[in-house]
Amino acid sequence: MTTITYKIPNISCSHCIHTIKTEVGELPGVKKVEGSVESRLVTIGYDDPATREQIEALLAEIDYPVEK
Ligand SMILES: [Cu+2]
Repeated sequence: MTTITYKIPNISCSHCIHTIKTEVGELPGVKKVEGSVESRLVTIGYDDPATREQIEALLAEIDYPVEK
């Protein structure tokens, strides 16, 4: 499993974390989504067929773009 941590500045409350967990968790291959409101960090664990590009594109689409 590949694990990646993103800083997502748009996170402002636990509902944001819930939305991200639900949406990203539906991508085939995503195994784990954990996040913190305080740090605005989200850690995602995934395997094939999910890709980093796909995860980042989805986050941007749901209005939680990752900080690069
Ligand atoms: Cu929120």
